[in-house]
Amino acid sequence: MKHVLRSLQNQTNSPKKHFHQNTLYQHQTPPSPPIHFLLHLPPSFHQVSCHTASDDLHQTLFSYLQIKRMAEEAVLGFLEKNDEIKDSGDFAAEKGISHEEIVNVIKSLNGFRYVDAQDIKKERWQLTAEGKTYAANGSPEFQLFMAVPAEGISRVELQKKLGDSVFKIGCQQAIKNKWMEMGKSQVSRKVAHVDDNVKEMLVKINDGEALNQEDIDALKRRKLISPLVWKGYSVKKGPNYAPKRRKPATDLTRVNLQSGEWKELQFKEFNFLAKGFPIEGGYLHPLLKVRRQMQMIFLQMGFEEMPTNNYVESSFWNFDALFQPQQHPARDSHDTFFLKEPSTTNMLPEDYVERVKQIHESGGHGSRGYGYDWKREEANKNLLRTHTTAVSSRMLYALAKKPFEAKRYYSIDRVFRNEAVDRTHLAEFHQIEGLICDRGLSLGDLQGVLHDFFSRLGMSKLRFKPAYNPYTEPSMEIFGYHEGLKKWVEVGNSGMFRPEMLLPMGLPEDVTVIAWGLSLERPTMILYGIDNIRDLFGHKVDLGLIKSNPICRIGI
Ligand code: FB9
Repeated sequence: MKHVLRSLQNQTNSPKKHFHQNTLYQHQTPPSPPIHFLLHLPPSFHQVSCHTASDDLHQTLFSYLQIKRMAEEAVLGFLEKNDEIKDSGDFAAEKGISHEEIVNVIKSLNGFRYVDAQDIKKERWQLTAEGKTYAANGSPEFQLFMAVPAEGISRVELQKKLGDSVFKIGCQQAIKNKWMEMGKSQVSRKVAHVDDNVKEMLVKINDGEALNQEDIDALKRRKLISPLVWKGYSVKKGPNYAPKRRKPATDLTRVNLQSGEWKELQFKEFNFLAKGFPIEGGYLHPLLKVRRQMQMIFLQMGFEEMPTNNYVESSFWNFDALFQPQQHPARDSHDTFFLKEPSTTNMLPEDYVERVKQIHESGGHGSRGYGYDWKREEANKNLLRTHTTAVSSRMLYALAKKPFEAKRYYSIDRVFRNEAVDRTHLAEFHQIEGLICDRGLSLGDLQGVLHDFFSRLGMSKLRFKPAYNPYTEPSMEIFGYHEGLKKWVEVGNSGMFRPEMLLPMGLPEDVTVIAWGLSLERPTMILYGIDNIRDLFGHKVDLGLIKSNPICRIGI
């Protein structure tokens, strides 16, 4: 509190410039925030402050605390001599303190068990907007009666005099009260004098006086009054009652132990439900949670992870080894990030390179190849890998150098594509790839393992659409039915690696390799309901999402 006062003082008697020192206000003098905003004071403070805000806030604050203390002393003082405050509303009126202030004090004293407060509710009536106008200007039927001279008046003239709504309602009521004779064009009085009981009743309501149920129902039917539940309290002494509030001690100190005053002190109860300071800790990015789940699925299916810790790859392993021709559009800088430094590799297995050159230029093993002039320097170009299939080619080549054994491999890591950035595409994403290398595998085996894999992702219904990849034949795009989204989603691509890729590696003729790929970002966006990939990855990532995202429930 002291520092608030000090800053208020400074604010009041020195140019406003240093109130909020943060950047927001550098360029302009900050508007002085309403005092009760500054001090989180209840609106009632406003009544005190509005017309004094400009003059010294100090006075304003003081008087506010004055009222608070007065209200508290009034309540505690009254209970010193009386058993109960029957009705906080009457009590407030008696003490000339706003009922709102009394209620705030009662709630706070009740919280510290100085008093025991019981709710009391009273249904009262208040005038509706229409009711207010009639209380002010008289009921429409009375206005109408008063507007009709003894000798009568034409409807038209009368309507003009009173206005449509008063005329319309006035007529209804006046006829009902048998006050008027409503001719076709003429209107005349049926009685000499009438009283505006409706107005009287409305004024009574406004003054808080009670009316009998019949009158209440009549006014309710005419929507001139609406119910208002008045909430107040009846208050008795509480277990910790004292005529004056004692500031509960919040600490057992050496001083009050030595002075023995601790015996008198009232200690603030421990609030074991109080939330401690939130422990800031590390948070797993949703992508890493889904990555972990995908990893679990692969390991459960008996796959082993391929080493993917090399974003920089040679065109040879990324493209040539996969039998992707050197003039393929993906191999130009529009789609691929080529490295300026080191721009080329010098560590390729020469004998194998020769065989790849062969198969591209003139085929072999029953393939006629592409029949173009294959260039070594093109294969030497370094790039940022465009797919983790580059790692698969390295692993299969390594496998071919050993006596053949069937293998199940997977990889999950970053790949880079020079693509237009949009809601679902960035220049880099995480590719998930699985492959099975074994003798005599068929497309059916591929579809089978895809069903196994995606059913563990919660997608048991799959559809396959023929597709094309330079390194797989046949190839299939995979579509899965997503129960949550109630629609078919493209969930990846797959195929059987071409013999033109496998045989030059030295793998046995009857060894076939089925493989498939998908991204990590798409499932993560779907599972976490993230619409724009930029919220998930990169400098615009939403930290709140990182801190508050739930665990990832797939694959178990
Ligand atoms: O991930 C993709 N979709 C997907 C996957 C899972 C999923 O899970 C649900 C929550 C449960 C939801 C969606 N896709 C592949 C499909 C599309 O998003 C596609 O538009 C974008 N694709 C990326 C490439 O974009 C150019 C996703 C990425 C992709 C595509 C193909 C491969 C890898 C990643 C591949 C391959 C491959 C083929 C044959 C042999 C070896 C690898």
